[in-house]
Amino acid sequence: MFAPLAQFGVVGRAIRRNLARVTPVDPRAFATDPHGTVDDRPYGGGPGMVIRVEPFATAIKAARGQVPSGSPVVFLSPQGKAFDQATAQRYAGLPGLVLVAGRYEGFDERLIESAADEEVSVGDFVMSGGEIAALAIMDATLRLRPGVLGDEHSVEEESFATGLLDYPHYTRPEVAHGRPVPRVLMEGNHEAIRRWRRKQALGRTSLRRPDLLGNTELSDEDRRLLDEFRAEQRVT
Ligand code: 9D3
Repeated sequence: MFAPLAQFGVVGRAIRRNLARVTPVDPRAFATDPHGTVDDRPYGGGPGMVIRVEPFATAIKAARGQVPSGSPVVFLSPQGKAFDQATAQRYAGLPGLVLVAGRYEGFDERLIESAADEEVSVGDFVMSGGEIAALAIMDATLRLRPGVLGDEHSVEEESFATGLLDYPHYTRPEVAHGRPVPRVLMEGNHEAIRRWRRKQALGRTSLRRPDLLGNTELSDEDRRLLDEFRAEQRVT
């Protein structure tokens, strides 16, 4: 599941150019039985299987041997704290990271207690394992590492905009599916374009993700633009 990471996009290029290294470790290789068993039935009964302590504890020890000291062990779990952009920035500043993905009903709690520095979730939905969550975290984190993003994106511009949804984007042709590009974007008035984009970002955030506006410091101009957006919303 991790091989495609090296194949595509800016993170793939970074891995291929040795700016980043991703080393999958298979816990089954650390099982002590010939079948490579890493799970067992839950004490107390109930459905499904539980990840056993020992194979994963050994696998994590092996993984820690492949990253610099000071690299935390992060368990992917629906019970974890929500992974967000601030977490990605913090991870990007670390020397390395050991991400631990589970399957089945979850980890034996004693494995988490003895081996996990943190537990993170990537959202309130049910996946069948932690691998895709680990991929999401690797992508979000590695693109913030020095030299990974090209000039086509700027992390600085991104950090300026954090806390708000993006404004709408348009490219050629001037009319698509009967819909024209908003006129302000065609007129070359850069101050008017900046104001329009900021207004759209604020307006869309208030419509789609009002929770984000609570955590964002709005300037006087922002409040004016948001009022304008809401006024325009009521007539169109
Ligand atoms: C159907 C089983 N669920 C019973 C309420 C518990 C459950 C166990 C294991 C739900 C999901 C999983 C597997 N998920 C992950 O390992 C996981 C995950 C996720 O499912 N959603 C969001 N973030 C993450 S991080 C790891």
